[in-house]
This record gives sequence, C-alpha cells and structure tokens, in this order.
Amino acid sequence: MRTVTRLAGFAVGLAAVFGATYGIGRVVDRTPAAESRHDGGAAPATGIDETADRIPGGLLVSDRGYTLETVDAPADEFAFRVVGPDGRPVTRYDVAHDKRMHLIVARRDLSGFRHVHPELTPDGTWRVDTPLAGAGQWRAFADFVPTGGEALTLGVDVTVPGELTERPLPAPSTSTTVDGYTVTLTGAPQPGRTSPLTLTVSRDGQPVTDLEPYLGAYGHLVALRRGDLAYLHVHPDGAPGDGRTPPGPAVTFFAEVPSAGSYRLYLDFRHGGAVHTAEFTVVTGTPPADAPPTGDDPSGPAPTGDADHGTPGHGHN
Ligand SMILES: [Cu+2]
Repeated sequence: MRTVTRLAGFAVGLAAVFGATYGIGRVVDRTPAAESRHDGGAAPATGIDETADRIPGGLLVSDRGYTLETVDAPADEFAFRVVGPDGRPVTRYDVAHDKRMHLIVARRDLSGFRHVHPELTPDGTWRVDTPLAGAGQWRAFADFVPTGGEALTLGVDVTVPGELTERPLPAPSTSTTVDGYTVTLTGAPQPGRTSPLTLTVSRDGQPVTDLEPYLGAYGHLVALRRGDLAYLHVHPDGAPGDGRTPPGPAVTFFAEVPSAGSYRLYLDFRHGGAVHTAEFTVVTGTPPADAPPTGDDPSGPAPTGDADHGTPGHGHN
C-alpha cells in the first residue's frame, strides 16, 4: 500500500489554483465554497472546496489548525514545534514510516537536501543537530501525523546568515553518482497522470541487489518543485518482506507531479549501513529539444486513480 500518495488526481485542481493569483487565499479561507458559488451547479465535482486537499505539501506554514514554528536554538541545533488547534504545542504524534517526525530541509536553490529525524522533548519542541549546511535561504518541511489529526506537511522559511552562494540547478539527467553508487532514472514524471519512475542502483558496474530497508521501504523519493519548493513524498511500489519486492537493484515509484516545470528528485536509499541520497533534475511538460525518446511505455499505468497503485491519503504526500 505504500505505492502512491494522494498526489494522484490533484493536478487538475492545482492548475486551477495556481492559475489564479488568489488561489492560496481562497484555500486558506475555509468558507464552504458552495456558499460562494454562483454557477448554478455547473461546476465540476472537483470544486474549489476540494483544492485544499490538492495543494502539494509544504507550501503552507499553517494548515488545518496546525502551525509550524521554529524555536530559538544553538547554532549547531535546529529546533521547532507544531502548535495545534488549541494554541498549544503538539506533544502527541503517530508513528509514520517508523518515525513520529520527518524533517526535510533544502535551500531555496534546491541544494542542501537533508532528511533527518528530530527528537521530541516533553514540551513539544523537536530538536536535531542542524541539517542546515551553510548560509542561505532554507525551507524546512515537517512531515508528520498529529495524533487524532490528518497527515500534514508544513513548511517554514529559515535564513542562515552568511555569505550566500546561489547554486545553479544542475541540468536534467537520468544518471547520477553518490557515495560510489550510480543511480539511473527511467520514466519521467508527468503532470496530470500517474507514471512510473524506476531508480536503479549499481556500484562498480554491478547491480546492487541487497538494498537495506530504510524507514520501511527500499527507497524514499522526495520531489521539490523549482520556484516554490512544493513538496512531494512518494513511497515505492512494494515493501520489504512482502514476498514480491526484491531488494534492488530497481526501485519503482508511481508519482504524479502537480504541474509542468522543473523538479529536483531526491532518492534516499540504504546500503552498506548508510543512507545515501541520489539527486536528479527533471523537467516535465517541455522535454529538451535534443532529448531522445524517454522510453516511457505508452501502455503504462492509466491516468490518475489507478486503484492498483496504492492508497491515496497516505501519511506522506
Ligand atoms: Cu523521515
């Protein structure tokens, strides 16, 4: 069931939201859309009242009554809390993917990605050795399930003072290396439809066939959209121990991106007792003019809502 997230199916709603400059305001305003609709019922089933659930994670600092706040901390530490609907820091969280809190950070230029797991102190403050590696404008994403609430990803900007060096987004590529591993990407995310992305891990020219489970999966894929760092977290098709999912070399995800654009993909996988992160830039919607055919299988998964590919509304999105 860790296959697809509620990514599936929200692209149409997103297009509507982002196409309108007042989109965010409308979403934050929880006024039932039906009250303000004057279309005589002609609106499609996916009205504006549903778009709140169709916004990618991480764009809001406050949602459904929960607000992400940073907390003053020593320079070598990063601390934050989530304030709940009652105005107090949340202290009870459900475990999702082995952890009660997943903290992902990246600089606004999409460099510096880290995925770490802070410790909760009794007053509701989460603390972790700072993953913010150097000066810059950072986005911190808290991916969690408050006990009794829904899964949320909230995001907050964090500035680390110092001399800022903007890093250009690396060019699109289907192969990358990290820590001596080569990771290749086949398939391409597409706006408006769920499509397979397969990442294949090799080392010294040999396929890696003994990937180690990491947080209940052989891989975790986060995508951040260039421009606003919209956050997508996708879990692979199949899980360790399910009798059908081999431990590599390939890990397949089913993902849908919310719009055309440039994305940075970050694949976390575990091997040799360590977690490695392979990064790719992908551009959807407008393939490079000189790109060869991607080899996508046109008979692949149907557009959104493919019931075989998972349970929407999973903890991470
Ligand atoms: Cu995590």
